[in-house]
Amino acid sequence: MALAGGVGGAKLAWGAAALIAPDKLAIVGNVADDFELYGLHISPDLDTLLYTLAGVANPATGWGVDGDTRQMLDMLTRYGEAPWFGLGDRDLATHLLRTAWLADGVTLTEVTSRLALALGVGCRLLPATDDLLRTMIDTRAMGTLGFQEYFVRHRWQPVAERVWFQRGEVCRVTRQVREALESADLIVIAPSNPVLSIGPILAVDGMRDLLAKRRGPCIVISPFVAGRAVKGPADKLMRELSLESSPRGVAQFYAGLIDGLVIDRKDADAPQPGDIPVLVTDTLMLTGADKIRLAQEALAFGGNLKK
Ligand code: FO1
Repeated sequence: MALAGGVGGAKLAWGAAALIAPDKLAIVGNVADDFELYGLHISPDLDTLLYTLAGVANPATGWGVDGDTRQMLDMLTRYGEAPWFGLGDRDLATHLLRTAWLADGVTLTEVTSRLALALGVGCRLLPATDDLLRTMIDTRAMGTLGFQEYFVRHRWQPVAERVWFQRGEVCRVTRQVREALESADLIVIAPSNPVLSIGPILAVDGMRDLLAKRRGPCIVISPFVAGRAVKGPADKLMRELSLESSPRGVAQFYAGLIDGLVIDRKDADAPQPGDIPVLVTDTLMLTGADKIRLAQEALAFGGNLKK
């Protein structure tokens, strides 16, 4: 099974799905990027996984639907709005249905499963929690920002001082996530932003305990190439929070939860963890073949490790 968030996580999930029988693969997605806009419940990380696994993601951005149009956004602009979040017309259908089903009392897990089934995604795509969880960023210049305000509206430029999670009264792992974690032979943490994509998954009550009690090994694929994020603010944010964007820094972030680390060749000379096995390979996923090869290498590496 895999824990994944963002475009890098979705690419790795796609590679894994090409190799593993659907009934043997579960992907746990980050829900702390979710937010409400014009009354719609938007789940960007789950949708990036959904569209990527279904083969309909926009290849240029990694998020949104391929070939989507902007008529709804143009109409909003005519009404005098200044839309900063790029909701495409086809993408809108996903948010309309999700919002309606949630309002009917359907859980986010069930909503995601219905959408995945309709788009032909065979593996389990599981929100980390059905409870409220939202990433908040305290910034020096702009005060506290919700995740999408920070990430999209302000293009992750404000300097972050702290990342924290707004939670519901309860914020627990779902039964489906629990069962997937308890039965996993191997857990792969995708090359996702540790702080913003995987951090919120780990913040769900029960998640760290389940990972600590894992029956098989858990490995992480570093999201860094030459100490830099392939996309997004992972290295910038790590520095701002006094964390290292090196193999050692990644291993420290996941201390006690991982049995092995996959890093890019360009980080082979950077500070290393020292206490867990490291696989050095090419982690950049530009083509479908890259995604499948990296997933294959991660599965082989993890499969040979002891918990
Ligand atoms: N990311 C952007 O940088 N700009 C956007 O306008 C934008 C719109 C968007 C719409 C739907 C969706 O599912 C994702 C969207 N994203 C957009 C990506 C998303 O906000 C982030 O990539 C993730 O939340 C971080 O992993």
